[in-house]
Amino acid sequence: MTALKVEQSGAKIIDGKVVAKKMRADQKAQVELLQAKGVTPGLAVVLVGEDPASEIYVSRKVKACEAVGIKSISYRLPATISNEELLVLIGKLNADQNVHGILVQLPLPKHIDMAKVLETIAPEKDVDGFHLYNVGALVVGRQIFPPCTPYGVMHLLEYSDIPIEGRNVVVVGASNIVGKPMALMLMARDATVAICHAKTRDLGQWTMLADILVVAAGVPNLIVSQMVKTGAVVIDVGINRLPDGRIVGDVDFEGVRKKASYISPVPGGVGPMTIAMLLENTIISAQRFAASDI
Ligand code: L34
Repeated sequence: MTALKVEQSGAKIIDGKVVAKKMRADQKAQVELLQAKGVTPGLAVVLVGEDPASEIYVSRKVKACEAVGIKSISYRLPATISNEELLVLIGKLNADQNVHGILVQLPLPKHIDMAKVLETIAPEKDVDGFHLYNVGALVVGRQIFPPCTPYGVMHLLEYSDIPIEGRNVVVVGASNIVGKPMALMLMARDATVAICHAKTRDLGQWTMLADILVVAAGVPNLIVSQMVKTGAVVIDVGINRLPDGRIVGDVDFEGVRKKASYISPVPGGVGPMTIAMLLENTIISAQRFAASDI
């Protein structure tokens, strides 16, 4: 009977824009408290090259900072910049007392040593949570700066009152930015987690087990309704630009929404939350800075 009910009414839509907007009011208040103590949270935004998608994301981040009172400082660098020049800039930002967060937007041009760049960012300013120190912290269950996209997914689940403990979660995609940290955060909440990836055989057999299915593979229409358990919660992290300019996720939204209990759309799902969590981490960094009284 429950199955029939879901079929008739369809999934509830998890609206990331609404959640991000609600968080923004609280973030604004936090920033005001900091300002009263003489600290204005500062975020350095570094964009190398001219990747059109990165341009969009970065300009949204800068706007969102403005909306809550975080001072963002943008560094738009040519794709031809050398490793050394980029590392020198990061060194300066590490030393700058007005900068509480450093964001180097990925992907970086091929000739840049990404690992070296991420490890040069001071861990206490690593609001993306990509530094090895912060990755290690996450592994042992200490969240210092949780990576923004999976952190945003956790907030969406919480906001929608979706229980996590003891549930079967399948994460499709094993990237360092989303899949792996996502799995760790869910494990920290006592979910039973499986990670699938491009080499997984018979993906549908795995996804069918999921009470909560998180998809971050970067493949349009990878997940169709036959692969989803009735009543499952489906979170779509994929962002794919089709040749006609449309943006779609990894999930066949129209098909799956008839079978799921909750589903997050693309756009308007996880994307806005990635930005909200970046603001959150930047504010937390500024609060730690204010408390440490350096
Ligand atoms: N360093 N690099 C670093 N940190 C990150 O957290 C990211 N990521 C990913 C790519 N590289 C990064 C982002 O910022 C992905 N990402 C991101 C951020 C925002 C949005 C999507 C991805 C977003 O706002 N998405 C909108 C649609 C935007 C559009 O029109 O293209 C949405 O509603 O989903």
